Amino acid sequence: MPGSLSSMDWNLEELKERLSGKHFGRQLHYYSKTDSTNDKAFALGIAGAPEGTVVIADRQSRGKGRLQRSWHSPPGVNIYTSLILRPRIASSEAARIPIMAGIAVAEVLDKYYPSKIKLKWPNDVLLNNKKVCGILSQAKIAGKEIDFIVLGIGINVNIKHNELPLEICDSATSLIMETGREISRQELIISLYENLEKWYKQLLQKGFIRIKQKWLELTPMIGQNVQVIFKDEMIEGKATGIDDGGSLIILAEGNKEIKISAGDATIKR
Ligand code: BT5
Repeated sequence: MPGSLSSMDWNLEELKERLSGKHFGRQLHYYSKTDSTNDKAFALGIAGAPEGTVVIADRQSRGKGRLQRSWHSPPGVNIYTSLILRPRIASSEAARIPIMAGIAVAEVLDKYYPSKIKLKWPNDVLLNNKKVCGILSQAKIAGKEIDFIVLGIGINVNIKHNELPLEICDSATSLIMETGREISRQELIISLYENLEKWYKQLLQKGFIRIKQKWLELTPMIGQNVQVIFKDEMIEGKATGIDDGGSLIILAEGNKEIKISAGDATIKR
């Protein structure tokens, strides 16, 4: 019943109408509760769903991060969404997609909180140095080609500090926690998909150069000493950039240049 929805709820009819005719959102799958929007989108991808298919959930029971980590996904407050992409790029370039997505998210959130949004490699979006959004990109690869990519995005919108689990209450934030005002998830997700479409076109038509430039403008990591941990391995050095495959370039001891394709990075103060 659209009439009974508060301005902070999802209004599916309106959402469908406003995304119709757009490339992203041409097919919309909404769940009031699901395990993980990425898992749902992956199954849809395997079943042949077209590029631009969007999955949205109000709540996830098994929201996923990288490396089997979980994403806190309570109902009524945040955005949990996944998008199916079928880019004609080499599988070695798949990591460009989450980098592109980070920029698209950052640009949209910047309108709500100007100049405070930063990007941390590989794909965290930070607000006042705390994590406001996580991005999980999962690719189905067929040889050197990409069959499809599921781009999952979780944004903390109206969740309050006392609703965060203890483990993340110091490292996570939300838009309401920083701005003090409730924000419509509906308006935010529409802007998000419009902006993602813009940057995705940029990537496919003009390549990675502009995206790399923009990413470098938005990250505080370059020139800093960083530590990257991946599984049991730890690498330290000065971050100098990212390469065309989205790997972080580090100048380690003895001026040895190392490219890192996956891991968790922290800036050493
Ligand atoms: C990520 O992983 O940051 C990717 C998160 C992607 C979530 C979206 S939601 C829609 C779609 N469907 C899914 O199932 N997933 C995607 P990673 O870099 O591994 O970070 C995970 C870590 O972030 C956790 O181990 C926690 O420390 C922290 N964390 C968990 N929930 C959080 C939250 N809501 N806000 C901020 N930090 C959180």
